[in-house]
Amino acid sequence: MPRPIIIDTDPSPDDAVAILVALASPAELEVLAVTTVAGNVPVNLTSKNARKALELAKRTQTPVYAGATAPLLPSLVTAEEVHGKTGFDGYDLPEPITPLAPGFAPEAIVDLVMRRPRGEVTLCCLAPLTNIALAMAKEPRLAGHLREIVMMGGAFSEGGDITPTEEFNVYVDPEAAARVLGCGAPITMIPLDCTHQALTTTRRLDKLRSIGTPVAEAFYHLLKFNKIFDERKYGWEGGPLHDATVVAYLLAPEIFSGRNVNIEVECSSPLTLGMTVVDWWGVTGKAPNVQFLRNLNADAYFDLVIGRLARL
Ligand SMILES: [Ca+2]
Repeated sequence: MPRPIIIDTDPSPDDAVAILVALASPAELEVLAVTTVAGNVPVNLTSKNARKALELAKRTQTPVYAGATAPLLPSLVTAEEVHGKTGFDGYDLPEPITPLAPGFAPEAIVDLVMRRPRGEVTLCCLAPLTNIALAMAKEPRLAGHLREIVMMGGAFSEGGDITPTEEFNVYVDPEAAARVLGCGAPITMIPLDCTHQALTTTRRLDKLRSIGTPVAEAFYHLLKFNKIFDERKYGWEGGPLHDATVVAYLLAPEIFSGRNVNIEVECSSPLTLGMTVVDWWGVTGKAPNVQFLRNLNADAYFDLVIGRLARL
């Protein structure tokens, strides 16, 4: 039985890779829906980018629900400097013709999870956690009904990517992240410490392009556009392919390693708003609430991702 998942996302190209890898893996994963949220770019654009990716891969039967336009508390921070004005700069994909599914994403999440038996649905969170927090506010039994939440977000010893100590997804909506981390569901977090090891080097992008399909060609260019910004910022060869780690973890958990720890989110300090405070050494005595994946085998990760994209 494939594992049913909902992908909550703010598509830039790494989100789109995650969605397509999941759709290319029907033996392991059943994508119930893609739900979009404001993040990298406003929600009208993330909703458009999700459908562009699905149309490119001819997987338009997967419903896309649009969700929150803004975080619970702070005003929206976006990341056009990384992904361009559209969130999908670097390759011109046609405007999507598939309509959005009717309904508000947080309500769709509640319906899709609660209509199935307890412990079945996994939430794959690739964006600020606004939709998830709103869904939990609407249905207090939601967290207890989930199988697991796997999220890209947070940072520990790697430092932040949007401020010195904060990772973007948590920083954009710290209140939502705090509520989700405290919800009681099993949570796996894939932080910058891990995703910064997963770099789109020239060799890996060339291997992607060599597949020779429209999907591979589009993502070669989209990821190349991102890579330019990241290489300038970090001084590395390649940019991190963050969000596909979430789907890769579901397909091949053995690629990753980490530890169960307690994590809380800073929600009030102006200096460190959105910091994930990771109790790596267990000094607080607080019970672990997160499986924190600190390392991955990058070659195995790219082999998996490229191998799955080749199926589309
Ligand atoms: Ca994302």
